Parts: sequence; C-alpha cells; structure tokens
Amino acid sequence: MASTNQRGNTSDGVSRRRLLVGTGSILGAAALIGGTPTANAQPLAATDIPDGANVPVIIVGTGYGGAVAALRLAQAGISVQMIEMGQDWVTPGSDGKIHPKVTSPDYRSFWMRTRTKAPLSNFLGFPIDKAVPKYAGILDAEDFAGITVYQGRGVGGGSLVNGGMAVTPKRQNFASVLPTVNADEMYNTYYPRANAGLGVGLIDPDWFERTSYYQYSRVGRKHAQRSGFGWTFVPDVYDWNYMVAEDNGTVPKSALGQEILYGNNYGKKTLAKTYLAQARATGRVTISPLHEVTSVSPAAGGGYVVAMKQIDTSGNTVATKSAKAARVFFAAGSVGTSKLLVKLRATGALPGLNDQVGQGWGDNGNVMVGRANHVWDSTGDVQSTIPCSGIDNWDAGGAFAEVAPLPTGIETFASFYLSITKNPNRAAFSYNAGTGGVDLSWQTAWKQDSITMAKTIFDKINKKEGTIYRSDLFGTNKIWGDHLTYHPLGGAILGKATDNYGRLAGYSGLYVIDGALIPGNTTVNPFVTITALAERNIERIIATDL
Ligand code: FAE
Repeated sequence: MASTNQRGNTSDGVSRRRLLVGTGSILGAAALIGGTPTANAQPLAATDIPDGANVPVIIVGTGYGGAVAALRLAQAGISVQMIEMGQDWVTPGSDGKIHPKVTSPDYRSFWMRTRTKAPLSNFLGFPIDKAVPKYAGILDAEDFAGITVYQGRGVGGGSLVNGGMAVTPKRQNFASVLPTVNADEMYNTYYPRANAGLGVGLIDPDWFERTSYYQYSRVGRKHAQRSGFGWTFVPDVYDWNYMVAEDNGTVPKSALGQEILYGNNYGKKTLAKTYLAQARATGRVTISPLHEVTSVSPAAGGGYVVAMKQIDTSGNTVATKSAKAARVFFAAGSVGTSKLLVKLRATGALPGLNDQVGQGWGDNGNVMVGRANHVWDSTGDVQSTIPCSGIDNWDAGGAFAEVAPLPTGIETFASFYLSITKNPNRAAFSYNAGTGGVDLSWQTAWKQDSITMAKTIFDKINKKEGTIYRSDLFGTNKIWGDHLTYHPLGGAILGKATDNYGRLAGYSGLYVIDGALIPGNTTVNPFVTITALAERNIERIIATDL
C-alpha cells in the first residue's frame, strides 16, 4: 500500500478519499494513520479567563442548556463567563477544512484518544478503527463499565457532532418526559421559543422525492409502510436550502459530502451559529475554551469559587486558575454535570447536595441496528448524513426509529436505524475514592429491553420483506449496537436534585440547566426538550433570583 503523509495524501498522489473509494469500502480507513495535529495547537488567548477573575455568572459548558442561559442572562443585562473544556472550532486544519469527513477520521475527530472509537466499529465484520494522535478532538466516546457515552466537545457542545434532528415530543407523551412541568406552558411558549432559537426546519417534500441523496430514506419509508408502521418526516436544524444547493453543485458539500459525526463545515446550524452567536453579539458573554472546571465551592463572604485547569490541545495542563462568581450554572451535559456534582459532594466541596444528585440516569433507550436489503432495494452510494425521517411505533411497541444514513460512499444495500425506546432502566453515578473518578452503574444487559422494543419494528419488516439483520456492523456476528448512547439524560433530576426550576437543593445561587435535569428519556431525540426546558427555567430564574 502507498504510504500516507500528514495531509492524508498517499505517496502516489492519490487522495485519502479516493483511496478509500478505490478500495471499495470504508475498510481502507483502518490501515491509515490519523494525521498530525498542526493547526490550533495553542489555546485561544483572546478569551482566556484571568486567574482570580470575579464575575456575576459562570456557566460551565457551552451546549444547549448553557447557550440558552448565556443568551437570556446577557439580554437581561448580566455579564456571563462561559467555561468550555473543548475547543472553539474556528481554525482549519492542514487540509483547509475545520472538520474531517466521517469516512476519514483524523486527529480532530476524537477527544483525547489514541485510537478512534467509531459508533459502527466494523464493516463486513472487519474492525475499522485506527490510530490517531491524542488531541482535543470534537467527539468524546466516554467509556463507563456498561456503556460508551458519545458527547460533543467544543464551543457548541453536542450541536457540533449531532444529526441536528430537532423533535418535539408528542404532547400525549410529555407527562412521562417531565412529569413536574406544566405541559401547556411548554407547548404554548417554550417549545416554540426553542424551535425558533435553534432554527428548526423541514425538508422540502418534493426535493425529498427527487434527490438521490435520500434514496435510503425512501427505501426506509417503503419498508415501514408496507409493514403498517407510521412513518414521519423529522425536522432538523440543517439549512435545507443549503442542502439543495449542495445537490445542485453550487456550494461546497457538507451533509452531502459525508460530514457529520466529526463536525459539519457548512450547512448545519450549530449553537455556535444560533444561540451562542446571538449571545456573543450582546457583548456581555465571554467564552473560554480549553478550560475544564474541576471544582465549585462556597466562597468566603458569599458566591462560589470555581476552580479550573487550562489545557493545550494535547491535554496537558498549562495553567490552573480559580475565579469567583455570585452564581454558577452547571451546563456540562448530563454526564459532565453529574460527574462534577457527585464528586464535589463526596469530596467535601459541596457536601450539602442532596442524595438525589447522581441518580436517575438513562440512555434515552438508544439502540442501533442494520438490515440487509435485497439487491433491488439499493439504498444509494451517495447519502445525506442528515436523517430526515422516522418510524413511529412508540405507543404499540415502545420504539421510535430514525432511518439513519450509512454514508460510506459505496452501495451497501443496508438500511440503518437508531431507535429511541422506552427502556425503563435507570443508573446512578457514584464517586470512586480509589480512582478519584466517577462510575456509572449502567449494565449492558439492560439494553435487552431496548432490543425487544426495537424488534417490534424490525422483526416485522424483515418478515414482510424477506430480509435479515446485518451482523457485521458492531463486531463479528453481532446484530445490535447495544453498547452505546448518543442521548445521555439525567443525573440531577428536576424536582429531585433541584427544585422545579433547576436550583440545586442546599446551595443558593447554584443551578443545573442541561440534560442532567431530564429523567432519562424524552421519547424522541432530546435537544429540543433540553433547550425548551432551559428557556423555561432561565426565564423564571431571571425574574425571581436576579
Ligand atoms: P452538551 O451539549 O453535551 O454540552 C455540554 C458541554 O459542556 C460540552 O461542550 C462539554 O465539552 C462541556 N463540558 C463538560 N464538562 C465540562 C467541564 N468540567 N468544564 C468545562 N466544560 C465542560 O449538553 N440530539 C437530538 O436531539 N437530535 C440529534 O440528531 C442528535 N444526534 C446526536 C448525535 C451524536 C453523535 C451525539 C453525540 C449526540 C446527538 N444528540 C442528538 C444528543 C444531543 O447532542 C445532546 O442531547 C445535547 O447536546 C445535550 O445538551 P446539553 O446542553 O445537556
């Protein structure tokens, strides 16, 4: 095989992309090393928080909850300091792009790993992961004993890596999502506000029927409907007009150019382009990337001391700092917020947090599966990375399945799905004094409930179509992707670890405002609900606490 240089070009002048297509599968990726970090090797000095800063508000994390809080606090005239452990993804790498394709992960792809950990680990049974330099990449595959939790790292949190599917739960299911929240308020005010703030839109149905990039979705629809299942378009924050222009060849390709899991260079309305852009435009919001909060504790004389470490892109600590804030919002995501709070309670920094902190964590019932189609049901060698449709069997079988892409660049004859299921199991975070880390009690076997629910859809489709499951995508002879979640939820449940607006019990001026508040399941993809709940809570907090 030709050798590969740092830019991903092979010595015979063939680009990595062409090499992969030329080998006829994504397996070629396994043999290639992940490039070398050259760009953005230094922390972004312009927004570094000074040691000893004294600010009104610190927000830990820049995902959905944090972005909503920052914007609304700033609009209320309050200065906000955001602390984000990941990078501000604004600087192109050596290939001129900020983000690599999903088919060619490199140093930018994973958070502090020396080997990629793609959600689909195999193809035709062969492993596809490969060595990469340790780097502050965009996707964290965080391993706990029973589950790998995928999360976005950087300014914009999960919005940097997710599929952008922006789904409001059916109203009849809302009582199971957030039992202590008034549904009328959410559906009349906060869901509409969230959808507007996020820039949610729907695919043009006529273009959907025409474009070769959604052949896989049309096949998914045909199979769902022939088996009698409800099939629905799913809204998304991707700029649909941009995607049509991609198809027309008038703009650079992003969703139609295999970009998603490791970032989209164009087209997706991430938080950096919506809530955070608006927040920054107020002039009252400062974001310090590559800073990780390590502790929060009461300050003498009131307020809180927030300790943090500043890292470089290799993960080395370049400074330790502390700042004082009158109020602190935990928006580090379900896992990030829960880990921090559990550790701070156990180690004596915040001993008054109640025993609900760390409880009630769920995986939104995520489970993945592929089906092998007949050769006359081709799903297309070109596929948009942005899913636009789902199969709804929630009421009858407890599963809502997204028809997901497999954007390999070749015809796979596979239909691929990420299901959200009514999995009832809930795990707890606990401090491990031996390792100094935080463990999660989730057990892989608990996914069996999700598999059973997903099978209510796919067993029936397979029977009707005379097809079988793929067993080569998650290992050798392994059908179900039951080792992971994209949708961590809970750990500081609304009304239990906090009051009904996210105020942490035991500490005035400490708030949770992210997915940690939600008790484990949203019945659909979660970020619209996280955003809407944050809109609801911050409105009340600004009105009464500030
Ligand atoms: P999140 O967005 O995770 O933000 C937390 C931020 O805090 C991150 O930027 C962290 O780097 C940062 N952080 C953590 N700890 C610290 C610390 N100690 N110090 C400083 N910063 C810290 O939280 N959801 C959908 O609704 N639709 C989809 O299509 C969809 N697709 C997904 C695909 C993938 C591959 C993944 C990973 C997730 C997907 N999700 C999707 C889930 C969605 O992105 C997730 O629910 C939200 O991002 C969670 O929002 P939070 O505000 O809770």
